[in-house]
Amino acid sequence: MTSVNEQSNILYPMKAACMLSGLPADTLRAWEKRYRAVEPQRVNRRRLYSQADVNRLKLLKWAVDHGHRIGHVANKSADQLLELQGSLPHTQGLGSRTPDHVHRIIEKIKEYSLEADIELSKLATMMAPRPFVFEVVVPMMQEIGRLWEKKELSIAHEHLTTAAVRNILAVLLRAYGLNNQGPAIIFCTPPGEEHELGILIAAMIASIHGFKVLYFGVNLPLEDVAQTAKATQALAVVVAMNHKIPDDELKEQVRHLRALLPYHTHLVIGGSQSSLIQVTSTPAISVAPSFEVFDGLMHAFKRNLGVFPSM
Ligand code: B12
Repeated sequence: MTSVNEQSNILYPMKAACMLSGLPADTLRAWEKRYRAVEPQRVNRRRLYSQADVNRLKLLKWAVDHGHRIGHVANKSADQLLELQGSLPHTQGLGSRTPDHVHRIIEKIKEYSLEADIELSKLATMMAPRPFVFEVVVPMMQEIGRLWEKKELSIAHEHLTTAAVRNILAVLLRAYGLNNQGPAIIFCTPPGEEHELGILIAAMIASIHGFKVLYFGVNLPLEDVAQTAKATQALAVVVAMNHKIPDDELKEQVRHLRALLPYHTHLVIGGSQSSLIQVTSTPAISVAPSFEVFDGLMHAFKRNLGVFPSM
């Protein structure tokens, strides 16, 4: 795993920088030597790339892939490189593109190749947990969902991906969460909700923030959720709701769970159905339709609690 905790301090070895930027090592060396496109740090003659270096390499690769000569773009600022993307109205900018390393994994999945699993594990070991979640797992699952809907992937493909992501996130949750000092947060889906990856990713995000994650998977009876919250004095219970059920059934499930939970335990509803829930301030219910909103919520919990160590 990456040895440095803070995202801003992450340093990637050359192999990781190549994988994340999609550039072969020879190209990377040539761009550095001839054009000083990036200037990585060197420790014991090994190149180490910062997150900013990697971001810059991605922008340069995009520019070259879209017809710009490297000699013309190598010394442009990040803003100027981004402007180049805006000047090509019929192409998609980097921000909206699925990253290349995600495409590589998806190609392996399409071939039913075990290498998908291996590639995912490699990225997990080379990257810090936050970029791994937000730059690999989330865009990959969204792309898989899109392809599945377009019938370009089969149920077997989906199962293969779900198993690979579940395995890797379960390992990371254990590896990173062991020393977390924050209060406990419970993660599960209510009875009847089988979609697991959203709640698993949310659990990983909470773990990155330093909370003690108690992960119970899918289909947990509401009475058990409440009992566990009491027993562990959980700060919050996070449940995911993604497939459509009748509105009144959804609201009744949330109302029932809220009534069962201790007054001081926050209830967070995540997933696509969460936007249908009316938010009340007392006792607390929060909704998090996306991981970005959930991440913000974790920040807010931490602000209210004071500082504790996080990844
Ligand atoms: C994989 C999958 C399954 C697998 C799940 C396997 C597993 N172990 O998780 C299986 C085959 C079991 C399944 C079953 C069903 N599925 Co399904 N499934 C999908 C699929 C392809 C991917 C879902 C996924 O994992 N996405 C990855 C996550 C990370 O992304 P996401 O779901 O888009 O979630 C986003 C947000 O909602 C949010 N989020 C999600 N969960 C959480 C949780 C928290 C805490 C937070 C903060 C945020 C958050 O973050 C994501 C980022 O935007 C989607 C299609 C798609 N395009 O997504 C359909 C989809 C979710 N399924 C759907 C349906 C209808 C079903 C079934 C009813 C199908 C059926 N007829 O049997 C059943 C219902 C099962 C049940 N009772 O829960 C619909 C839901 C539409 C709706 N609102 O009803 C979708 C959208 C497909 C579609 N367009 O029809 N499914």
